[in-house]
Amino acid sequence: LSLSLSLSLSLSLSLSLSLSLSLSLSQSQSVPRMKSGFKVGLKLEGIDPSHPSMFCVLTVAEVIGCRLRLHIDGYAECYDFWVNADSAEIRPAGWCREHHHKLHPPKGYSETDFDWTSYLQSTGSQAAPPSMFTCRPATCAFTVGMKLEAVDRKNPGLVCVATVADVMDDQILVHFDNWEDTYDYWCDSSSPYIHPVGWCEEQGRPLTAPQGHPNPEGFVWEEYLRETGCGAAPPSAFTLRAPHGFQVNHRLEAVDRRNPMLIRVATVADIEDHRLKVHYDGWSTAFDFWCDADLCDLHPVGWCQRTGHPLEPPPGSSPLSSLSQGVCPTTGC
Ligand code: MLY
Repeated sequence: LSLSLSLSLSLSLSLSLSLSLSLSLSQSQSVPRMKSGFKVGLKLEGIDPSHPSMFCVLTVAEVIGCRLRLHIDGYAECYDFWVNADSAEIRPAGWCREHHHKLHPPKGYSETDFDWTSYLQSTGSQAAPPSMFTCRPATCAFTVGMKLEAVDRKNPGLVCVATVADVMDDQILVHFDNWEDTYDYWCDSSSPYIHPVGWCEEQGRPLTAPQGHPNPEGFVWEEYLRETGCGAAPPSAFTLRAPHGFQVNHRLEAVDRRNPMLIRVATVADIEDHRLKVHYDGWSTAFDFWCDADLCDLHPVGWCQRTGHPLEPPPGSSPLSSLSQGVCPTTGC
């Protein structure tokens, strides 16, 4: 037993070592430097994941390890969502006002009559202090209004005329011209989904013109930029990232997509340059899913244990077999 124990321990150690050595994990994927200070009830501002163009008033509803369940004030609990405590998508109270972003007030308040001081007072609550937000500041060369060509991530076969609709540190909000904001997404300058004006022509690929364009087949950037009075994002602003270092069969810890409160033992089932297919160990391959390699819900082996989060072992696995997955049998995490 002790031999297989030490064998599996060294196996999981070398697995996590090889993971951290060969991968450049994003800040939100790796183990945070500090313990998070967030407590249930504290209020903050952040992006509504179902409306990425909107900043909302949020309350910490639950804390597990360094993950937070956030509640959108005034809205039903079914809109609650989970983030890592060091997420770039959450900000301290007052951030929107200071950085000239529109803050969507809690249901029942109008934009003009929402004020943090009186809201905290009337709800008898406290704002999470700025020191709890540990996402490192960064910048990018994009500014609001710049035009680009971007993959529609809901229709990944389409590369479309798009605009930088918002900028937050090194993140840009991609908006598709004349489409509703449900297609919008945040990404950084190294994203493989964004390209400078002229990229499609260079690649010999069709470019999807703005919705309602009078002559979509004959779309010409020069004319469109003149008509809209906008500039193209400079090619130097695009800093395409290197392909990820994940390999098929690498083990990892992945948030359960159906119940994001849970993190499961998982395996890389397939790879592309910037994406990977995740398999939940012990579950049907019907639950496998493709995602971007920088998804904040993927973590290296050992992440749960080190951050104090339970880890769901593969169903039906014995304590010994879960050991080889990097799971601690005594604490169950
Ligand atoms: N079949 C979809 C395609 C929408 C594409 C939107 N993109 C370009 C932002 C539709 O027509 O609704």
